[in-house]
Amino acid sequence: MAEPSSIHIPVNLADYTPPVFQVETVELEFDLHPAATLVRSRLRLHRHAAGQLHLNGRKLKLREILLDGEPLGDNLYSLDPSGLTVFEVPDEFTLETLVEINPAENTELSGLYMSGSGFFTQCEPEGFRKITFFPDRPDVMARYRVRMSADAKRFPVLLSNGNKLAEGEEYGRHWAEWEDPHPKPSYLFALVAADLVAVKDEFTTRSGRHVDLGIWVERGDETRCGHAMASLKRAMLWDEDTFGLEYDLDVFNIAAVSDFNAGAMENKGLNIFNTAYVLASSATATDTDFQNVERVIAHEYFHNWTGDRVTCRDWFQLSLKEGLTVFRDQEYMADQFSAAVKRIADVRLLRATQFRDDAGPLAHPVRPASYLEINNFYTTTIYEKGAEVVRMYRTLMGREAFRHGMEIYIRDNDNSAATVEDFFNAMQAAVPEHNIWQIMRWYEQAGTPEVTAEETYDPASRSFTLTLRQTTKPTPGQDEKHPFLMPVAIGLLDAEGRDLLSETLLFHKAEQSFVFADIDQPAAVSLFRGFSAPIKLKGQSRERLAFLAAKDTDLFNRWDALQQYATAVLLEAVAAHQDGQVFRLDDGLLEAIAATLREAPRDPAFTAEALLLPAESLLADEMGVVDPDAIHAVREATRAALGEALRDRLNSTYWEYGKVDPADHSGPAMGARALKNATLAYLAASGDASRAWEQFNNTGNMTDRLAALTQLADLPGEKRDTALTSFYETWRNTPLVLDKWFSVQARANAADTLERVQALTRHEAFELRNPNRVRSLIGAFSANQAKFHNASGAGYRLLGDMVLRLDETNPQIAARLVSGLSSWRRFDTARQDLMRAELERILAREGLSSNTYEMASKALG
Ligand code: 0A1
Ligand code: ZN
Repeated sequence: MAEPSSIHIPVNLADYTPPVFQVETVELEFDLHPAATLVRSRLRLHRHAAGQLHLNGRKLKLREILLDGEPLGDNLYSLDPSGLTVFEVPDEFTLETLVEINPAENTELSGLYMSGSGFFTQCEPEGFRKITFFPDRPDVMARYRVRMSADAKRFPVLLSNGNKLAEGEEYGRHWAEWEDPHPKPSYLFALVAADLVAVKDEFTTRSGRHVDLGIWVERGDETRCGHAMASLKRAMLWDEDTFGLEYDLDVFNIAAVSDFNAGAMENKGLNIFNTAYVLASSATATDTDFQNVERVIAHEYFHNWTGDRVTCRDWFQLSLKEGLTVFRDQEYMADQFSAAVKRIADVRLLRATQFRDDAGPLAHPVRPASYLEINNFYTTTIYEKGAEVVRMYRTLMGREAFRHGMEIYIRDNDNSAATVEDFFNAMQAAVPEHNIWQIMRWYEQAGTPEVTAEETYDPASRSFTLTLRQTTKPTPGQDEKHPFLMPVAIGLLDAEGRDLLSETLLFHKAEQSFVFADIDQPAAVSLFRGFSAPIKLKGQSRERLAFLAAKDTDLFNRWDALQQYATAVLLEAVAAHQDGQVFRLDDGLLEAIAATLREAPRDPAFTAEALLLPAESLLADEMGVVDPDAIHAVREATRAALGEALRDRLNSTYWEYGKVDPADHSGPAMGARALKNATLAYLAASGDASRAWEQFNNTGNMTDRLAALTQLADLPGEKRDTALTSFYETWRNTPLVLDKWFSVQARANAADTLERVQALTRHEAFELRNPNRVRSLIGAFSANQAKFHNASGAGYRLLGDMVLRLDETNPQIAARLVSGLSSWRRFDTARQDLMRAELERILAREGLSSNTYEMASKALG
C-alpha cells in the first residue's frame, strides 16, 4: 500500500551528518517461508558520533529485541513507520532483533520478494530496511555472515554474497552459510533461494586467483547463457588490462530473475540480473540485445571496484559510482566493437533522453542537492551525463594521467564511502600542473550548455581566430549559470577535407577566442569532435554541415553533421507543412544519403547509423511549440521519398549485406545486419513491404525477424495480422520475446496503434506485476510520439490509468512512467490542458506514493 502524503519530506545534501553508530559485523539468519520469513540479525555496533541509535526499518514485525543478550524492555525503545529508536545504549554493544516479513506480498520488488521459482533481494538504494532493522545508509560498511534455511525441494539453490562456508539438510529443509570478507554497505547485500540451475566456468586472475563463475537461471534457459558468460570473462580481463583491477573473491555468481525493477544489480559477489540482460541466443535475441547483455554484464562487474570496494558516502553521490561505471562500460564496448559507432549510439541516447530531461521540469544536476525519493534519481543525468563528465576529465587530462588518477582514487578510497570531491581530488593530484577545479560545475549545475562559434581568417597575418560563446538556460531552482569548463576537440580542415591541425582547446569562459597562426587558407573548423563535451552546438551553416558530413576525418562529427543537416531540412519542411505547402524532398539531403549509401563498404555499421534520420522526439526538442502530427508526416514523407528515389541502390545494398550467418554476432556481422535492415526500412517506407514479408518468413535470426515485423506492424492489413499472430504463437511461452511482441505494436506507426495498445492492456499476457512487460507496452507507447500525443488525449489517459494502477503495487515503476507527461509545456494549449489534467488526476489520488508524488508534482512545475 502507498503511504500517506504527509511523509513527502525532502532529503538535502546540505544536511548530511556522519552516522552515529558504525556496524562492524552483521550476522543474519533467514528462515525462508513465502508468506512469513523470519530474519534474525545480530549487529556488533560502536559509537561513531554523538546522538541516539536509530535503525531504519519498514513493514517489519518485530518479534524479539535483545541488547548484549538481554531482552530489551518496551520502555527502552520505540517503533515508528520509519524504524526503531533505542534510547540508551553503551558505546559498544550487540543488538539482536528477530523480525517477520512477507516476501510473497512484496510487489514493490525492493527488499526480499518472490519471483518465478524463488526468493530474490533488491536492496539498492533502500531495500535492506525492508529486511531487517539497520542503519541503512551507504556510509555504514560492515562484514556480513549469512545463514539461510528453506524448503529443500522448492528452493534447492541458496546463494548470498562472498564464499560459501557450509551447507546441510535437516527435516526436508536445507541450509547454507555464506560469508563476505569485504566490508560493504547494506545496499550490496543479496540473497537468492530458488529452483535454478547453473552454467559454470572459471577465470584465473592476473595474480593467480582462481575464480569460480556461475550464472544461475531457470531450468531450460541454460542454453542462452553462453554470451553472458563469455562477456563476463572478457570484462574481467579488460579491467585488468585497462585499469589494473582484479577480482577479489573466489566466487562470482550471477542470478537471473524475471521480475526486476531495473537492469541488474552489482551486489558483492552475487550480481542479480533482469533476465533481459543475461539470456541471449540468435533465435530469441536481437543484436541490440546481445550488445546490451555484454554491456550490462560488464557494467555490473566493473562496479566491483567502482561501487563496491569504493562506494558512495550518501545517495547524492550516486553518479560517483554510476557515471564512472557507465564510462567504464562505454570504453569496454568501444574496445570490443567500433569506437565511433559506439560513440554515436551513446550520444544518440544522451540527446534523446538526458538533453530532454535537462530542458524540462525534471532537470537536476549530476549531483542533486535534494530529493524526496532517491529511487527517482536513477536517471540518465546521473548515469549518462555523469559518464560524460568522467569522459571530460579524461579528455582534459589525457589517457595516461587519467589512469594514474584512477589509481590514486582507488588507493585513497578503498574500502570506504567516497564523495564526488574525493574523485576530483584524485584526478587533480594526477595533473598537479593544471588547475581543473572548474570541472566541478558539471556536478552542480543542471542544463545543457549551448555553444556558438564564430570564425575569422586574416590572410595578411595568416591567422585563424575562433571565438566560442556558451550560455545555459535556467533550470528549476537555478536561474543563474556560471560558465562550464569544457574540452573542445577540434580539427581545421582544408578545402579537400585534410586536417591542417587537430587539438583540444580548454574553453572555460562565457566567451573565449583562440588564435591559430601559420594557417595558409581559410579553413573549415570541425568542433567538439567525438562529442568532447555534452553541449548543443548551434548556428552551424548548412554549407558547413554538408561539407563536414562529406569530408570530416572524425567519423563521429561526420555522422553528426549529417544529423544536424537533416534536422535543419526536416524542421524547414515541418514549417512548410504547417503552412499547407506540398512536401518536396530536399536535394542536398538526397545527395548526402545517396553518398552515405555509396560509401557503405567502408564501414557498414557506421552507414546504418548514418542512414537513420533524426528521431521525431529530437525534432520536437527544436520546436517552439511541438507539432507531433506535422513532425510525423514530414519525417515519414522524407523516408518514403528517399526510399523511392534510391530504390535501386537500396535493393542492391539489401542483397549485398543479406548473406550474414544468422548465428554470427561479431561486430562485422552485426554491422551488416544493421545496414541490411536500415535499407529494408526505407524500402518499406516507400510502400514496398514485400521484402519485409519475405524476410519475416525466411529467417531464424531474431534481429532480422524483428526488423521485418517492425515494418509489417506499420501497415494495417492481413500480412501484419498474420505475422503478429504467428509471432505470438511461436513465442507465447518465452517472456523476453513476448515483450518484443508487445513493444513492436506499441511502437508501430499505424493508424490504429492507439486502439491496439488500449486493447493490449487487456490482453491475457499483459502483466502489470512484471516490469519488463509494463515497459515493453506502456513505456514503448509513451515514447511513440505521434501516437502517444494523439490529439484526443486518449494516450495520456491510458498512461494516467496505468500510473495510478501501478502506484498501488510498484511505485518505482509507476513513478518512472510519469515522465511521459513531463514535457506538457512544449505542446499546443489543447494538449497542454489534457496532459496537465492527467498529472493533476494522478496527484489527486489519496495515498499516492512519494515516488509518484515527486515525479508528478515536479512535472507539473
Ligand atoms: N546499481 C544498479 C542499478 C539499480 C538501481 C536500483 C535498483 O533497484 C531499485 C536496481 C538496480 C546499476 O547501476 O546497475
Ligand atoms: Zn551501475
